[in-house]
Amino acid sequence: MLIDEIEIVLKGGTGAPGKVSFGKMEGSGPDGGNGGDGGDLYVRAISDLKALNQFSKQSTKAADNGLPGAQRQKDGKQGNDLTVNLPVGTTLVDHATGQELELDEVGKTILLCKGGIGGLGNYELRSARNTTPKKAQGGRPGEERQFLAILKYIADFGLMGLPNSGKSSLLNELTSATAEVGNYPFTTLEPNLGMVEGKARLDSPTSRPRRIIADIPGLIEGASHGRGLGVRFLKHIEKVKLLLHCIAVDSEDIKKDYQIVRRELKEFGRGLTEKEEIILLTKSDLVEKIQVQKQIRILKKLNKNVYPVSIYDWESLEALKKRLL
Ligand SMILES: Nc1nc2c(ncn2[C@@H]2O[C@H](COP(=O)(O)OP(=O)(O)OP(=O)(O)O)[C@@H](O)[C@H]2O)c(=O)[nH]1
Ligand SMILES: [Mg+2]
Repeated sequence: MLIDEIEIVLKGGTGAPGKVSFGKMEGSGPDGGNGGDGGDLYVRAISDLKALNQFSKQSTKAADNGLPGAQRQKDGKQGNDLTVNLPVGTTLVDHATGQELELDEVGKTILLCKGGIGGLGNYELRSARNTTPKKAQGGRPGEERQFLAILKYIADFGLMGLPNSGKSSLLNELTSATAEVGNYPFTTLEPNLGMVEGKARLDSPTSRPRRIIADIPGLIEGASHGRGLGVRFLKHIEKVKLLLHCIAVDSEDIKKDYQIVRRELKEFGRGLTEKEEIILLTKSDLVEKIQVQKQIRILKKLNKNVYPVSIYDWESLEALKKRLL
């Protein structure tokens, strides 16, 4: 299962206490070393979109604690830093401040929690007033922060629409994805991603245009009130540049099918209805050409660009690819 939203706690390591000790020889002074600092905690964006699953069993991650100071002025070792890998596209919302941090690029690394400072040992605490301190400082706790981690896929295009409208089939045809396809609603239970690749250009043969497409589970009337799989996967198309609204050509009331999905987008909010959208009139092989034209005419009245496509019609797929790239 893909975890795309989870509460997490991140901590820097605790600083260790300084040591209280005195040299073994008669009359020798304090020689307690300092405690080591706690390690810092970083987060880094990686391409594994399932990386939030690491929190399913344990929601807290902490860098290592420092080690205590020792005799003969030996300072304790610093705690190791910890880098927690999170999926690219994760937003961290800080509970205390509401601050939002975005891991929008693979490799992006942020220092989130400083480790605590280690305490001074009694050797460092010597002073003119007190040449033989019998106390050392304790270590400080590391920074602790609680976040809501929300994963939103980073994709250029988002396939969405009613269940069974052919979204995953299109993803598989346009990209090398292998999403499950089935002749029943709610085949897709988790979002899928695929990359559509264009031909290399003559002037730069090594660089091929690449775009990412996201395919999300189907929406039904009432999805925003939790019907079907609900609208919780819509966050994965919040960042796309273009919505690919799939409607099957054999729909009996194509305008209604369109409006059902639009209503759910509107209920969800977050700017989805303001995004640019094209309609993919899917499964165009299922009906006569004249019927396809009739459906297109109805949809065009909504002022939308309509592309008839079929996974069995190579030309229609190429035309769509061209539009996308
Ligand atoms: N004839 C024909 N059938 C298609 C075409 N595209 C998809 N199908 C069929 O339509 C059914 C649904 O396809 P999916 O790709 O699973 O549809 P989906 O929109 O991803 O469905 P959910 O994940 O359940 O929302 C499958 O039986 C596909 O084989 C097409 O272009 N022509
Ligand atoms: Mg699907």
